[in-house]
Amino acid sequence: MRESWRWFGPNDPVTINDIRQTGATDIVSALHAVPSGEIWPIEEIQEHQTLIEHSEPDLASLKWSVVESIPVHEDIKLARPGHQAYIDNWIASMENLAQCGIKTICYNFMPVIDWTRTDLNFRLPSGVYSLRFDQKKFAAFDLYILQRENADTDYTNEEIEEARQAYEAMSEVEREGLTQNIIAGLPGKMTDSYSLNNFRSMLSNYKDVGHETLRKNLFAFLSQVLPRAEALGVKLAIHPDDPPRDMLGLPRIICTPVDLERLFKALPSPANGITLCVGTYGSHPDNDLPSMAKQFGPRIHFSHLRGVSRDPKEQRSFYEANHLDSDIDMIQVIKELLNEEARREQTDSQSGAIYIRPDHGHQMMDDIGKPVNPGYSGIGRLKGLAEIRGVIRALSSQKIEVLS
Ligand code: DNO
Repeated sequence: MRESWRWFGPNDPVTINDIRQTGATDIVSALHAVPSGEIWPIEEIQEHQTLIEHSEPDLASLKWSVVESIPVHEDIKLARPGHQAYIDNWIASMENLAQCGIKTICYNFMPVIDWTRTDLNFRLPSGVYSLRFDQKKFAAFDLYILQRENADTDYTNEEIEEARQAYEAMSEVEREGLTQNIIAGLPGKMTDSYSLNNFRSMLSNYKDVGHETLRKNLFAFLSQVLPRAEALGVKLAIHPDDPPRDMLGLPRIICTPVDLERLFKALPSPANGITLCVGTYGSHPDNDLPSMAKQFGPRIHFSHLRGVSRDPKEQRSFYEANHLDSDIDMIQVIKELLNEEARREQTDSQSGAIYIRPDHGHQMMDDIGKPVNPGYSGIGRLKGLAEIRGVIRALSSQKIEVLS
């Protein structure tokens, strides 16, 4: 497994030199300044690559190995007239990356919103700060702030009442904070920031787009991208919808093993792969992560190894727990990934190593009070990486037993 670390570019408060000290060898990054739908120019890729790979020639080298993510333009998701140009641009960006030797590409197909949380500073008993998704607050946003048309049909009477109480308990500042978290998006988001009105109109574009249409549009996009990816030796790694269920009336189609089975049945190309985001899939109570890691092993090119702890009474609410102490059996997930790598070594040398990274670290110690991209603190992620690394080393030293 290759230990990687996400870097948001020169404005990231966690610098390349900080990352080098963590012992990670590979960088996950993107050209965040290029607007969605435009081609990533080769010169800009090379410039970014130089910042990562050649900033300190005397120190250990880092390699930009994974892209997270090339945004998929909304017009592609909606298959609007003229969207072919955006598909062509996406392919051109992929070709430029491949030419620079960057061949693992994460992307997602979430309409309008990318990953979503309601609280960015949720204090845990140890005193660290975590990210949280609170279903009641989210419903309060939907029903009472956004006032989405027909939103009440998505909730039971009891849920509506709880959302009303949650809304009333919030101050104006809290309501504004909640709104910003949802419509302005979180770091690395692949969608634009919106005003509330603009957001309503983006949502209304999907009024007549259900799961089957969105799936058809994803498959149509991939049927053009995959042959080119295969020819270039690029591996695509679709990121799941976070949280993995429909939201705000939007269809979401990469949430469960059944969704993935449909994806691979329709498009079996070996270039068609996934990002096993353990925390995202794990926030759906029916997803069994070790079994997913095993079932989709050959398709896993990249993995985010974080965990969540769901509320016992409201399984749609969760906070981001310690990497090893969550609702998910992380040791078993890592075992399955190691088994998959062993399989590749024996029978499938083309597939190569799996890139893994710590994800959404807590804010702790010197992280607290420093500017931070929510979820992307330095010390919190270092702790996650160190824990995961320990598990990988311990299991790898017993490889024979792991495999048997
Ligand atoms: C959050 C991330 C997402 C992810 C994109 C992938 O931390 O997992 O922003 O990068 O959804 O396209």
